[in-house]
Amino acid sequence: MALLSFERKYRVRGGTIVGGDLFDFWVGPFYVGFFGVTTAIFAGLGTMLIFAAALGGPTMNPWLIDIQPPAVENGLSIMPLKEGGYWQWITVCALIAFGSWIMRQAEISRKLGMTYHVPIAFSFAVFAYFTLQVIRPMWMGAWGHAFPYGIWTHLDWVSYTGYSYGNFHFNPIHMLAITFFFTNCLALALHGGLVLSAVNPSGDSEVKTPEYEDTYFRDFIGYSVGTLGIHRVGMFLAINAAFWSAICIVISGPIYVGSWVDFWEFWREIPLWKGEALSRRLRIKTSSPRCSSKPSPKWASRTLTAANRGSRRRAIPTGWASLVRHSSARSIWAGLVLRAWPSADWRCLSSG
Ligand code: UQ2
Repeated sequence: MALLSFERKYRVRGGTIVGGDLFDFWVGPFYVGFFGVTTAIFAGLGTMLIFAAALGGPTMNPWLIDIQPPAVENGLSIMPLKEGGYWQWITVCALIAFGSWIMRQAEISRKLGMTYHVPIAFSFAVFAYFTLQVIRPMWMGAWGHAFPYGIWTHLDWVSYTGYSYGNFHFNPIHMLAITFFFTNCLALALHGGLVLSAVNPSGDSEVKTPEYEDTYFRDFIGYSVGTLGIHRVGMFLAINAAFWSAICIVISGPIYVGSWVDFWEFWREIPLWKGEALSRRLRIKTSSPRCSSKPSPKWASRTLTAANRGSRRRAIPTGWASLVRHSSARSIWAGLVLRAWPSADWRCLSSG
């Protein structure tokens, strides 16, 4: 069916969630609907508030414009515009606009008799924003824990917040979220590459059918997830990336305070390798400069002495203050490596 006759057939009234027939029309290619109106109003109002706040600030340089939330001391109060109020109303507008956008997607799905996969997927992105700007700050008791609106300053916030918990890359849920982002990237690269290679062939070679796509992956790795399946995989990966991102930040502060590097200390306490029984059974040589007077092989002595030199290992603290104090690239690297690399002195720890 040609696009124009398709549109004539399906651009009909009905399926609206709010407003009945009132906004059930199109402007050019765009469906309007009640939620199109609310999206436009609140996106516009929010944008104007951003301009107003920026005009009242020290710079109009787009990279440096900075709209801060209220100071932490103000807790969860509603504030005057110039003391965080702009940030608060911009956040309200953003949330109403994002919510309207979800609902508009749902309305269009209904009008076309489709399922709600698009609004459901998009709502995970909105959930991540809501978690950062509302759930976590409220849980911690102050809007000041939310991120500011500014290209440079939101990066400052990410850096500060990340290092406030030692090093955010050691947050296991952050690891999980990143793994979903990377796997999502792999899946979309495979899917995009496969579809382009089959459907957009070069020269005068013919467009290939889905059987070619299946066969490609069966030949390649013995398995094809299927043309529908790859989109299920994609939706699963994308939703999980957004979801675990929200979880990894909302547990930092409200549930877990302290260093995500130190979190992994539990690993040393696992009974299986805490005592000496296992290393004895496996006949692992337990000699090291600190545990015994026997000389170690040359390669081992280098590793072990570096990791165990005196009490230096324990003397390197983590956290914001220590990172500032030891802020040469070399000392940060040394601190992280010596703290994070577990193998060198397990055997010493287990014997005393
Ligand atoms: C596939 C298939 C597609 C695809 C892709 C695959 C014909 C057009 C990419 C291959 C995907 C696999 C094997 C799963 C990848 C999973 C992860 C977690 C990366 O079989 O069907 O349809 O686009």
